[in-house]
Amino acid sequence: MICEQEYRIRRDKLVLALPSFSVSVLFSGTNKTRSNDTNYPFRQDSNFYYMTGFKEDNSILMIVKEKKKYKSFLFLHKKDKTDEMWNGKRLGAKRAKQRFQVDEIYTKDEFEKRFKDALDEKKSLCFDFGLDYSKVKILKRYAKTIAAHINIAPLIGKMRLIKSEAEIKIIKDAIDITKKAHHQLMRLNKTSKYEYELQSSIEYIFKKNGAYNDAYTSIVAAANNANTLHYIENNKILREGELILIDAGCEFDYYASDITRTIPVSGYYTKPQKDLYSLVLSVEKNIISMIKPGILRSELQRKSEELLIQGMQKLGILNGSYKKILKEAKHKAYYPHGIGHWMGLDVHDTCPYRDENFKEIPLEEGMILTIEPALYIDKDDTKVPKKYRGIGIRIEDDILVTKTGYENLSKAIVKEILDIENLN
Ligand SMILES: [Mn+2]
Repeated sequence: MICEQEYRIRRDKLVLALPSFSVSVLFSGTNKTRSNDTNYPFRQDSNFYYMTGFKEDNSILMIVKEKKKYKSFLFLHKKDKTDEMWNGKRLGAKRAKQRFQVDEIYTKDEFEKRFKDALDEKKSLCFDFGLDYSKVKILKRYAKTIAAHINIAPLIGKMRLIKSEAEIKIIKDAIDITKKAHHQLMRLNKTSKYEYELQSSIEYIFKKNGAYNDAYTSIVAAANNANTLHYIENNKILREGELILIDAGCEFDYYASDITRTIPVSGYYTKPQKDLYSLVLSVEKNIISMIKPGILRSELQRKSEELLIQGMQKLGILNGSYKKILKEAKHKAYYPHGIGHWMGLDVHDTCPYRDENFKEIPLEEGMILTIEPALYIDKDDTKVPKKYRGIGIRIEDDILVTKTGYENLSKAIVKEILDIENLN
């Protein structure tokens, strides 16, 4: 759990990055229609949540900064008996005042008036440039005279790069639940089941352990489906002898986990599967061992490509000189994506990879990133030895950068061939 004080400290810190005489506005998430009159389950906007800890929709955070001092305002949905009967209880301004360490709290119908007043003699307006236009329109209606518009999203993204102890604790809890789901799947007899059956058993374990949202739609991809990177149809039947790639992580208390394992349907890897799996696993372990403060993600990327090329040369998947393969980027056909990404409130955390001068941001203590090398060999790729066709393998762990190196937060989720086979 994140305490109220931590949210206040975050606002204090954000204000240091904001210009003097500015008004900043952060909107909550909006309910999204699924079809006709049904909505998707509501999920709070991550930046708004990071700054407030408030989970209701229809709310706004406003920060009014004078020269140095600032005042924070939270606007929220008013309490209304009929509305609450249909759509659920609201916290209301009175109780919110007891809970949040925000200076002033009002119902949302007061926003426009107070926003207009706050703009008086201000020089800058800060908001998320990714906002949908209907909200930008409200801001611009009142802020006509303010020429300086500043995108607040990268400022918050930069803060979100470094996780606090409380955040790390929640992410560890999320990974622990995700571990249970992956291990349970390794134990299960999977032959002749459908991908979506496995998906539901993963999500059952998530929910049973208090993680009632997935951090993303689970990818449960048997055999050649693993070669579709964002495969979420999950409707194919599993056959003996195939591999199944499972990229699934729960969201727990708003924080993501992101784990991929590639396991045999019938419990044992075949020889060609072992060849490819061992290669990806050795690369994954090698890259993780490089992680420490100061290192660049691009160095990890380069090394992962180098090791995968060398491995594919040995297996006869790539031919010709190393130099030529690299120059022509031939390996990208089998490993087309990045080595990993930031992870936190969002599974692909919206933190910057480069600073204001477009210089790459080196790893630093407190950052969390995924490491996920992979090999994808399409079933119709005639350039590759036949035995390897139709195999897709990805192995992904969640890594915390520590003062002296790293901590693999998901090391308890087994990935050695023998350990996976023994779980059967
Ligand atoms: Mn990932």
